[in-house]
Amino acid sequence: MKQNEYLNIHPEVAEALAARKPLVALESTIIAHGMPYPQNVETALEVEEIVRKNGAIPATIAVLDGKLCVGLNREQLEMLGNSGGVWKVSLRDLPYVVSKHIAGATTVAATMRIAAMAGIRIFVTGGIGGVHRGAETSMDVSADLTEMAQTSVAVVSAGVKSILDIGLTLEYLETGGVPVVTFGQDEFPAFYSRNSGFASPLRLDSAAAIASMLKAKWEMGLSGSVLIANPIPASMEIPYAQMEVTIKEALEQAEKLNIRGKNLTPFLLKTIAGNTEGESLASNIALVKSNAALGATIAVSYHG
Ligand code: PSU
Ligand code: MN
Repeated sequence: MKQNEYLNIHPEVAEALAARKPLVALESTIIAHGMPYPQNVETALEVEEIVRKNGAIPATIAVLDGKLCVGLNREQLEMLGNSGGVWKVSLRDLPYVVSKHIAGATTVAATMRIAAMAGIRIFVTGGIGGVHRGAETSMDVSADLTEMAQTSVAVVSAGVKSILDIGLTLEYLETGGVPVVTFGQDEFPAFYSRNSGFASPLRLDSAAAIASMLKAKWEMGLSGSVLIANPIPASMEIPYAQMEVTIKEALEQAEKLNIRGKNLTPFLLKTIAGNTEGESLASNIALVKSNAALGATIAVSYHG
């Protein structure tokens, strides 16, 4: 198929796919646009290590030299994390950056689609995009949500950041037929905080139970994602009320500077990290690592 000509699958990933070993896809926007250098590259490498320790093979995804790359080497990770001009690539951007050979870091939406092309079913990230606050006038709804409604790759995240409208995001996922399951608690988590004020639509308490739900969904022929929300480890959480103040400030700054569209999420993340003197960055790193361990365990169970 022509599609394969655009895929560049790392030999280790190809071998794992052929042997039906558990694999975990990882995104690269979080590296290029979600965290500062050098913590971004260090975290990317550590996350891959955690996936391995938990029995799965990591496949970080990005667009390089006109190819959809599945599995990156250290040099490629370093380049994504430490050079300006790397595109933030969501679904709509894929044909442009591929045909122009632009280096691109993939969002949840683009990473899911490429993972599906390669045959990977489990994907780990920090936070997904969603329905932005004020979306009733801006119509800013991340392509991550429409992608989750159609592409059969499960997404492990720490819930939804309250830079977004958490309630509307949950509504949108319901409309799209996307099950939202929180690991080990009744409340849906809000990324930095274990609590969000919203009940989780579903709860499961083990990786095996989550893997069996994924099997049931896809074996029935129900296409689309499952959002698995993994609350941040308690020792690293920032209380919701405290984070809310910082997030409101960041939203006001974005409004004042007229930041919109694809620049909004990276701007908010950067402003929040700056305004919390790195506390939010440490939490962000901790939750991604925790998600990597859970995602790998789910992948092992799914393949077992
Ligand atoms: N939320 C985070 N960290 C991130 C992102 C979101 O806490 O790095 C990134 C992800 O790559 C996500 C993307 O897919 O931002 C969503 O961007 P947008 O809202 O423009 O769709
Ligand atoms: Mn948007």
